[in-house]
Amino acid sequence: MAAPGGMLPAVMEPLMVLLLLTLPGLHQAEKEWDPAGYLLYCPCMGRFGNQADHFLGSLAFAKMVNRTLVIPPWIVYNHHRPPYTNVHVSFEEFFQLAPLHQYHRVMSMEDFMETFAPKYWPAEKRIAYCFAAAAQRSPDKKSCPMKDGNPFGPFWDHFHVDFTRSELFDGINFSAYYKDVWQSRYPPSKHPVLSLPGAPAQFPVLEEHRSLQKYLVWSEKMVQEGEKQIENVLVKPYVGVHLRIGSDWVNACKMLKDGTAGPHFMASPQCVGYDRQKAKPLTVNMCLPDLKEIKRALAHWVKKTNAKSVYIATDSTSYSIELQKALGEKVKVVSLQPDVAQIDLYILGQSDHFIGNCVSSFTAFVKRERDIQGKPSSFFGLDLVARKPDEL
Ligand SMILES: Nc1nc2c(ncn2[C@@H]2O[C@H](COP(=O)(O)OP(=O)(O)O)[C@@H](O)[C@H]2O)c(=O)[nH]1
Ligand SMILES: *[C@@H]1O[C@H](CO)[C@@H](O)[C@H](O)[C@H]1NC(C)=O
Ligand SMILES: *[C@@H]1O[C@H](CO)[C@@H](O)[C@H](O)[C@H]1NC(C)=O
Ligand SMILES: [Mg+2]
Repeated sequence: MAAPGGMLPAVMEPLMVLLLLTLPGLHQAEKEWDPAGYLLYCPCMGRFGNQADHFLGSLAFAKMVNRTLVIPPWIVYNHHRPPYTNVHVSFEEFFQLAPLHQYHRVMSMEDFMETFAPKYWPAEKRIAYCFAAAAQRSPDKKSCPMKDGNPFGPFWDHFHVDFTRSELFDGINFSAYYKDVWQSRYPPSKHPVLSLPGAPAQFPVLEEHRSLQKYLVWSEKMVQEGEKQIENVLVKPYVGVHLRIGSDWVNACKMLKDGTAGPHFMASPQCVGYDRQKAKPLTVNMCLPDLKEIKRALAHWVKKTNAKSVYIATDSTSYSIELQKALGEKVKVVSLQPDVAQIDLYILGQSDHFIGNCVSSFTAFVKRERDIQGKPSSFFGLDLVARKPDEL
């Protein structure tokens, strides 16, 4: 780069300056390291819905301890189709970063690793932080299980990260109660990068953090793709339904039958209520609606909203043929079963009415988004129309 400058005709020089200004290396130098520190975590529990719940809680935790949140990629488990392994999908593939800045300081993990890690978080300074109980499993009982098994190992390997030592904590958790303890125990001057084996958050997302969903704004690419599908295959108004009925779910819902689950089971607080004392009972139909319940709820909401079409998102069979037959020819029944599950989330989010699965965090994502936008939602097994006295 050094020599050619002088040899260029004078007229080329402004162009060279422009080129230099836009070189990525120079651009990064403008970003400043945050003296308040950083928070890193692996979204190592569950698939998208769980990871999204954890993201909201982690965002709140980062703000509480005033550290910049380093946003991890989504871990997508493509074990039944190429590449038959975990895929790490950058946050920005699905959502915009900019709206998050209105709430708190964030940056993507890809950006953090490229921009800051070489200088401020070199290999020898990579410390793991975890509950002492988690380290009990390690051979020396003092090491955080950062990379033990899947998805832990592949996640950190994706960023070529290894940890040199561990800091164990005990007697605290991630709630607001310990805000000061977090800051006094781990001041950013001594502990600039807090990296955790899992999200500093609860599942399901706490009620007070549900509204943070408003900062999860779809990327332009997702909006374009989603809108294109809606325009091509659906007729408005349309009802969107989430059929979570695959074999893993059938197994999970068995816990309800033997009564061990209680009203709070996975994402169920979203429909039975967060207060355990006042929670509505959780029925089998709410967890695993049968075809009869699916038909009932659909007929009810299609009629109520004058829907011209129905969109079925599912992890298993769509029941398209049965439902088309039940609803009649005037209603178009559509199911795309896209490779990218977020396309389903987008289309469900845009529907005129949404019927979800109360226990599913995949549903919960759609429900939160719609609540914020003032769009109506209901759940299988819950919107029962008033029954006639003789049926009671
Ligand atoms: N495309 C698509 N995938 C789904 C649907 N329902 C479930 N899945 C897949 O199954 C996963 C379920 O895990 P998760 O998102 O954690 O939600 P939960 O298990 O229902 O609480 C999703 O992330 C998707 O990968 C659906 O309606 N459409
Ligand atoms: C939080 O961190 C920011 C950025 O480093 C800093 O400007 C601000 O003073 C910090 N706030 C508190 C309350 O420490
Ligand atoms: C965190 O600790 C506080 C104080 O001991 C307690 O009230 C709260 O229930 C704990 N939260 C979790 C999720 O364990
Ligand atoms: Mg799950």
